[in-house]
Amino acid sequence: MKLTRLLAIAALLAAAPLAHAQLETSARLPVSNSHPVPSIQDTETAAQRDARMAWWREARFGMFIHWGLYSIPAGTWDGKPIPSIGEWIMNNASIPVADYKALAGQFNPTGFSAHDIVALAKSAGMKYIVITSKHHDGFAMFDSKADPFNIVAATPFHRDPLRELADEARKQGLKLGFYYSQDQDWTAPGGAALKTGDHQPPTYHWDKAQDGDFAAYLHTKAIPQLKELLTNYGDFPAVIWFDTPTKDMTPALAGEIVALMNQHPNLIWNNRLGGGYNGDTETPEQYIPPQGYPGRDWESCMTMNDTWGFKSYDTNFKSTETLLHNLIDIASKGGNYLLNIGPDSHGVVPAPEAERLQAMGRWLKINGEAIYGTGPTLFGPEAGSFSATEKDRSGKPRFIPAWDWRSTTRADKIYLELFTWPAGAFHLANVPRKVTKAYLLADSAHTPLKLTQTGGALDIQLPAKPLDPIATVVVLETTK
Ligand code: FHN
Repeated sequence: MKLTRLLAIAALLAAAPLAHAQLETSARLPVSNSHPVPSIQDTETAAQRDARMAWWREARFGMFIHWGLYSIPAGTWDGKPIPSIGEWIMNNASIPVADYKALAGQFNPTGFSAHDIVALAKSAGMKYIVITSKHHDGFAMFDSKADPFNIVAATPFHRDPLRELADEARKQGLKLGFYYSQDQDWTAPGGAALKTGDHQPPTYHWDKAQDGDFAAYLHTKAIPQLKELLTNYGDFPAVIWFDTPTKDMTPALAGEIVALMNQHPNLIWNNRLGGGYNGDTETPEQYIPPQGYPGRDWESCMTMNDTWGFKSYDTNFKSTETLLHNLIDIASKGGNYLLNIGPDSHGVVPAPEAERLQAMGRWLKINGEAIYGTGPTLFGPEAGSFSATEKDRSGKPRFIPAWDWRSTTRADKIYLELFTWPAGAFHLANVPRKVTKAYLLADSAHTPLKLTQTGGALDIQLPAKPLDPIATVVVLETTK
């Protein structure tokens, strides 16, 4: 394996526990009656919550966009490849604040087209987009009066891509959300700075210009910018996606952000604000939880290669087959898939990413009924099993996924997504509903497949060949 690949994997593994550790922490925290500011999740009824989350639960598939100044160095600094994920280059190469800020003068992504990016998401079958409005480098990808280090004031581009995306998303019928790094900010005095793999301060600073008071940073930059994001884009953002909370984010400070968000009652926000707030969604990063999060909304976010922000030499792209199997696996466990693209410094989406998204969209166009708004599997063992001998990094039994098939459901239908095509018949030992008809979703004639149901056991006679080499969907019409 090439060194760069090994380093990239090491960096991802190092970054991943950050999210996992936070998930575990937030999962243990009581839902916050003790919070200085109760959040919407604390006060709404179950019916209100279902209504607020309805579009998101229906969506199942969204586009994550990591785009910022880091797309200029694209993984290389001072002629050297910098290990780890591209958007962390300032931190990993200990780039002085002034040198990093100077990149803004070169940022002129005239190849950016909000129309094309929204159309790409749409043709992929994605229903929402979440874009980095400010990543840990502190550079705002929007028109901010609160801080001049932003794409409108500090670059020759002078355009606000978030506004353009909001207009296009509205036109093309997608939702738009904003990722905002509320805690880490490597170019603002007082913003937190973590070393990759460290989960909590002591804050790692490599430049005196970073020294300062966290609460002051929050009051002068993060909270004013969040206000701008929440009020300047009409009905968007539909989602605020926080990241990497540290213990600097006390319940009182987080409460100030919650008070702002409470003024936007349709907003959905994730579990990474900090201060003990659970938010709406669990956010497993770069992995799919073995059994989902029963009782919680959740979204696996993943890269297509080994970086979120563009790196010119990271070509380790997952296959369309892997990406589709991931989407189906996630849907079968009741979650959403937030799949990342990293546009380059011209604003252009790398071709391997666009190609894979279009291929996924072709599958979804035919088979989307088995994904959007569906419920999780009624079975379970098809996803894999826990090893009796091997342990994962937290010492728990390791989950060994199986990749032969998955299942999703509706009140009157069971979908079987077959990855491995069985010879002759597909057998299910225990179907908890009566099956009245079976057909292949990709067969527009819905030709009935021969069925034998004896007690709970079901055999479905299949044609000799699958209709799709990646996943062919069998639809079972059911009564209770
Ligand atoms: O540090 C970030 C990373 O750069 C990326 O934005 C991911 C996406 O979920 N979140 C953090 C690591 O958990």
